[in-house]
Amino acid sequence: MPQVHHRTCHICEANCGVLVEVEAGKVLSIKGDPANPLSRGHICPKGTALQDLQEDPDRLRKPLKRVGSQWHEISFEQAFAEIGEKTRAILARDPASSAIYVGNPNAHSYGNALNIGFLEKALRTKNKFSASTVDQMPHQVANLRLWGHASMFPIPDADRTQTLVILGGNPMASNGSLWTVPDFRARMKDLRARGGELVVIDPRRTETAKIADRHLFIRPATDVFFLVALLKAVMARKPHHPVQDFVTGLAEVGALIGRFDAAACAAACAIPLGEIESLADRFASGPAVLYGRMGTATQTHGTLNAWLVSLINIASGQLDREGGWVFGKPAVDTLSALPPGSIGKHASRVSGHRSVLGEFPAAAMAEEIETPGDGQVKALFVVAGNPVLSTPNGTRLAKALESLELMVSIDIYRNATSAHAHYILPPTGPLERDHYGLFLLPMAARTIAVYSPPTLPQSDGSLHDWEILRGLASAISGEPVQAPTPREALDGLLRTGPYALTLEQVESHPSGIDLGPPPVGHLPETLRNPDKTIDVAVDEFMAALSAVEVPEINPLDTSLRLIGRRHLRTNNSWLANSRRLIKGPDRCTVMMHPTDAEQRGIADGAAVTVRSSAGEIKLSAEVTEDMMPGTVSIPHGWGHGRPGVAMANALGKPGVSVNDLTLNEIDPLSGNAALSGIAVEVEAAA
Ligand SMILES: Nc1nc2c(c(=O)[nH]1)N[C@H]1C(S)=C(S)[C@@H](COP(=O)(O)OP(=O)(O)OC[C@H]3O[C@@H](n4cnc5c(=O)[nH]c(N)nc54)[C@H](O)[C@@H]3O)O[C@H]1N2
Ligand SMILES: Nc1nc2c(c(=O)[nH]1)N[C@H]1C(S)=C(S)[C@@H](COP(=O)(O)OP(=O)(O)OC[C@H]3O[C@@H](n4cnc5c(=O)[nH]c(N)nc54)[C@H](O)[C@@H]3O)O[C@H]1N2
Ligand code: SF4
Ligand SMILES: [Mo]
Repeated sequence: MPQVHHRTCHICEANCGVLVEVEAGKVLSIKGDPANPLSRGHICPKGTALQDLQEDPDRLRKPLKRVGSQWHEISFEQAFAEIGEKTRAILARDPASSAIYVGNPNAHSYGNALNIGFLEKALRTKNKFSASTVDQMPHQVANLRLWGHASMFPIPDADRTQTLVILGGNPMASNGSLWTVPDFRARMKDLRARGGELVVIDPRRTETAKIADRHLFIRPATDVFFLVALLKAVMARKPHHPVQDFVTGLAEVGALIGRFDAAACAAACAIPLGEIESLADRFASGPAVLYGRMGTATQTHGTLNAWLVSLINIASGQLDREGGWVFGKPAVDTLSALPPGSIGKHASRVSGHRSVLGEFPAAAMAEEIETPGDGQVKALFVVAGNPVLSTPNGTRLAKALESLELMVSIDIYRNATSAHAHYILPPTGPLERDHYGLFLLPMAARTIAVYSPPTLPQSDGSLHDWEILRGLASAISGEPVQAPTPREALDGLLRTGPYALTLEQVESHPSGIDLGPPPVGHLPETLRNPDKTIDVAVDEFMAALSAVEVPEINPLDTSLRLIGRRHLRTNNSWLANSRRLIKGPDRCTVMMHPTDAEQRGIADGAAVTVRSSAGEIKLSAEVTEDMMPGTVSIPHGWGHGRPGVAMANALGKPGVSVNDLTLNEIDPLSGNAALSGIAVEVEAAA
């Protein structure tokens, strides 16, 4: 008899409830769970691909050891013993010579999140890198300075707003980010049914722009000028709700932005001033909220953008108000469980980058491996990451990895990064472990508590990520790790959380407990700033903004600016081996506007070379009016055809890596990579 198991899909941030039908250990079907109060039955193609991941013959089941170019299966015991011994020998020579890179799936696994610290501690390393600095670090720096905690993420109260403005995010493809908002399409339908408006500002007419009431093109990496102009317009109006007394410093910010000419800012970002004024009217007149994401973060002004987005919401009276800029009240008080975050504790060895939340920029990882001297990285541990495809200048990083004395990947695939490792340690498959959305439920459009037990039994001899992390930590340190299991820890966190739940109670509601919309009107007590006020005139941000000059736009400039994109059927680099998802047309194309294509003699579908100062790639052109003229878009996460990759389906459609074009430039305030808006040239391939 088939049995139906409830589960949360943890591939992306949406955390949809799914129903997995299983018979005799085999998955028969995966469907959306209509009873889940947050996702209400929504599922995307990636959710059903969980089955492919489970069954994929290329997914690693046993540890691999590389000798030259030969791979051998070994036991976990042997792997831990050898890695422990090698690491100790390397650290005995130079205690500062190890590094760790923590990839995105760690944010989707509470077991990893609660146990990665053991490995970091055993390595005693300051060289910490993660996917955060090719993603959301600017938001976290802004959070720390405004609210007192790097993980205190504001979200748009989309279910109750009348105007939602999305800047540099494409939830119709990504399903939301730093905002757990499954079934975005239905939520937007509801918004419009109540007479509300969705506005999208993006250099591409995206899938989200296509369901919006208004779409405005913005010139890549000029968001700071749009935001300054909008803030000026907002501050010139009387907000519908007054700004609360616990906010200070708005007048100083107003004085600082006084020097910017709104018309010049509008010209720089290519958004008509009239549109900016009309947005400001909507913000002054009723519930409205501005949300900025990925496209605004991956710029040299990423942190200023994140700060300005919050400032606009604050100055228009939308902070902590229904339909405005709000904070969730999750069942686990993650803010108490995590350190608030600090900046500048250490400096990186080669470029002197300051640490942000204890990390150095991922963009600086290659130089730390390449540059000789004390503290040169010799041993690298990659935990659920694929930095060769996901961090800037991947070709340079891949070359640097070859020089390591020891590289260990904890990963489910032998891919573009782990193929360089000496050891690959694979964890259990995605249906064989339990799940709780520790970091994502706090950002949910509607608060829920939901726990998924493992759907399928763990296969013999396999280990969970958290067990591998502990195994490595104790092999390196020589001491056993003594700590509660993730499940025990979760129970404790729920009990001490704001609703004093137990794991047993949560488990007895397999579709989740509905805890309602994000609460409003309690912000001062939630703030982590010691005086419970918000000083928006953050010195460091004020200084950085005062140094920003509005560029003159040369109308004769025909150079092209590169931006990224995501597709509903991919997830960064790692779902490319799913037979369900890889089907269909080539998605790794360079999109460009007909005018730009014509100027270069490029026809739709033609093979082209795209070149930056870092390198070049060859792929097909997709000529489309959806692109802003002067801008080209290439998705990331492709380029599987590198040596050593063992993913048969992905190799059938490998694509090329946009990160062979991106540069090691960063946002100095956060260390985040500046991936958006870099100059490229496109020409018909020879
Ligand atoms: N140019 C450009 N570059 C980008 C982006 C962009 O928009 N443009 N986006 C950036 C963003 S937002 C991110 S988050 C990063 C992602 O950067 P990374 O996290 O480095 O890359 P992923 O492709 O997510 O790789 C995840 C890896 O984890 C493995 N994996 C998957 N599930 C598990 C698991 O449960 N356990 C273990 N141990 N391994 C697992 C996969 O096989 C894969 O190797 O990429 C960034 N890079
Ligand atoms: N299907 C799918 N879903 C995913 C992922 C995936 O790979 N595939 N990845 C997951 C991860 S790790 C993350 S972080 C989230 C990200 O989720 P989102 O933040 O929604 O990311 P994107 O879809 O990349 O949308 C970024 C948008 O910014 C635009 N953009 C680029 N440059 C600029 C600019 O300079 N200014 C402005 N204003 N816009 C710009 C791009 O055109 C794009 O539409 O998605 C998550 N969900
Ligand atoms: S939207 Fe995200 S969480 Fe929901 S089914 Fe798709 S991949 Fe899974
Ligand atoms: Mo991400």
